[in-house]
Amino acid sequence: MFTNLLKKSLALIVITAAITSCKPRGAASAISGDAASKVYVAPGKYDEFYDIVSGGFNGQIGIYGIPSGRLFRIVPVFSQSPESGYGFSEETKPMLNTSHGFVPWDDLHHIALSVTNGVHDGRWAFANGNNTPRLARVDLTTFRTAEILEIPNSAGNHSSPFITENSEYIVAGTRFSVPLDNDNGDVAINTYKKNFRGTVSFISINPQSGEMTLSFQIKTPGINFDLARAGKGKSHGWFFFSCYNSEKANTLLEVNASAKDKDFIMAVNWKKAEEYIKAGKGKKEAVKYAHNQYSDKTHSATSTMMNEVLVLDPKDCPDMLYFIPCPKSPHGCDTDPSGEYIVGSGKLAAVIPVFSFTKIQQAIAAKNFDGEYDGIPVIKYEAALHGEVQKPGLGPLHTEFDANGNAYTSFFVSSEIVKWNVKDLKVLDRVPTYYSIGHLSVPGGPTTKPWGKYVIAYNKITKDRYLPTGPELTQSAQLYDISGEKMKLLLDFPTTGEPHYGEAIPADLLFKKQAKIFRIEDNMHPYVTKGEGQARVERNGKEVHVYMTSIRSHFTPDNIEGIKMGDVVYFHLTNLEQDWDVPHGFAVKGSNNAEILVMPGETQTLKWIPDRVGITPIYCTDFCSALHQEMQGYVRVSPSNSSVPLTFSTGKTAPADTTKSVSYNGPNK
Ligand code: CUK
Ligand code: CUA
Repeated sequence: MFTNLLKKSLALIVITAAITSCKPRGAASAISGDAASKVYVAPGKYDEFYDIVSGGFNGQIGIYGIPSGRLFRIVPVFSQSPESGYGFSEETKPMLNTSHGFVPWDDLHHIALSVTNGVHDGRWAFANGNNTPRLARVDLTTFRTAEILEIPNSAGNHSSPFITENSEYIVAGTRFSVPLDNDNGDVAINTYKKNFRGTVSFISINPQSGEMTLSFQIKTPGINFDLARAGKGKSHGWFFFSCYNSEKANTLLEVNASAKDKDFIMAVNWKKAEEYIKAGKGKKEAVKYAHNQYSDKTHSATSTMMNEVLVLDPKDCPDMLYFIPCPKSPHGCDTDPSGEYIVGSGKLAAVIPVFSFTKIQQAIAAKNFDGEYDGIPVIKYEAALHGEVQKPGLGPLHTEFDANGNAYTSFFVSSEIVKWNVKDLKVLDRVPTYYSIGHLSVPGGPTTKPWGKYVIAYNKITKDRYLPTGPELTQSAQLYDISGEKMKLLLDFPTTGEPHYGEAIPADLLFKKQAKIFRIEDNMHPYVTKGEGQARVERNGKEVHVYMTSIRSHFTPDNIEGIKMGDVVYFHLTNLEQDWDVPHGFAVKGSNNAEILVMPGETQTLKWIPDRVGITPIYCTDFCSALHQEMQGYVRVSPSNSSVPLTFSTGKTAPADTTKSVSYNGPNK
């Protein structure tokens, strides 16, 4: 009797908890006995996959090993990094330039790895900046950000950077609709329906260099684009974007954008769009956006302000856009490896609709439409539908695929991963996540040839899973074995930032191509110092340039005198080492800057404005040798009217014979 009552109240608690997105049933995780051996990577052994994971609001990318979950590196992308000096050094500051000026942070949600014939090729990782609309390309030989492209006519680049089958394009769909850059934006917010518009952008990728070019944009109704996936195989040439707020609400979206029963998936025939561009249908619009590129030859970034974009208006371009109704605020929009099935995940929907590309094509041919939305044909839901997964779970967000025809969908509200069969739509298995999963990822899951083996959950809440660290708890990923019929939890591992999405790639594809050093002979930095004999200090008015070298375990020069108040000092440090894993760091007491961490063969510059008269120490920050702690020096700062001559030296212990070591012979022109 009592136990029955207890059971009932427990059931009630579970239901309430599920609705407010909490603990799944049986929260005490049971992991199978062989789990430990499956994730154990013995000392000296390597992981099987690199996992390239977005950092969310830290604006960075984390590189982990799978199956161990070990964190190897954090790659700064849209955010300054005091660890490496990225965004602090003179060379890297231009990477964070935008039409708004220097923006040293962004919100990085999604990763897209480059593909050839639909399969990972291990060349580049692309990522989106959700806040100040941007796209980045990370070079997977250096694990460094090589390029950042701002997106005009956009406000919140969330639906990005999903990639086409041969890396022809990555896309950028605006999360917020707004008055476009050239429209009058000084309008009442409640004129949303009249004045707010969306765009989706197609950014082409140079097949050799990876360079991104904003090829064209398509103007759309004023809705919110959420996620997207490219077609592949038979649907190659198409792109699918999930959209919400088809109500065009401008306030209290949690209610007002959930009013309608269905929102949309927008299908874009991008091959058709290309034809329209060729036929001259694109309208040139004057806009401003930054294009930033980093060179491994000059070890410097340049930022170019671009001023034009080609825009297609669907009014002039029939058969390019179609809407497919999708129940209740779709989030994920994922295409299966064959390209036939498109899965929409309505956050508030009770089913998962699966659309068929073949049926979509038939519906378009037969004009099987349900009217129009802002002049764009709406395909009949039933006409496009392959079928619905019934009773899958609560709050579906994202779906990934294995190579055996199975799909894995994350459920935020019911906190679980559900495995189902793509063809017959039968639910096959479900496992709880701890807790409230967002994205999930199967290695190769978005490609035409999933590597399979694991699914990784990226969870939003960790609660009781780790040692607590004050009010802020770690974010977490979980690794599940999917090699059998049933999914098995193997591992929890903490992550940095808030990982949204990640893509894992076989280690073999990246391992051998890693850059070990930069060749000093190839260094084309304008302030390079290719040997200690060339180290010097030059004054150019109030600017002082220090051409400095590092090699275990000293700087040349390590004593500098004749710096005056009012000077701006640039330390151009070239690391002369040519061995793998021997960076030197460089820091200056009191400088309003970070350190710089200089790789072998590289030159980086730390800018310093002395703020007081006296002796300022400088030192190496990276424990580079047994005598690392001896790797230090001094800078003497004198009053602005001082007549102390500019001198520099290394290894001079006698009283300064300043006249001999003066290198200053007038402004450096
Ligand atoms: S979103 Cu984060 S859980 Cu920005 Cu891809 Cu779905
Ligand atoms: Cu160089 Cu420590």
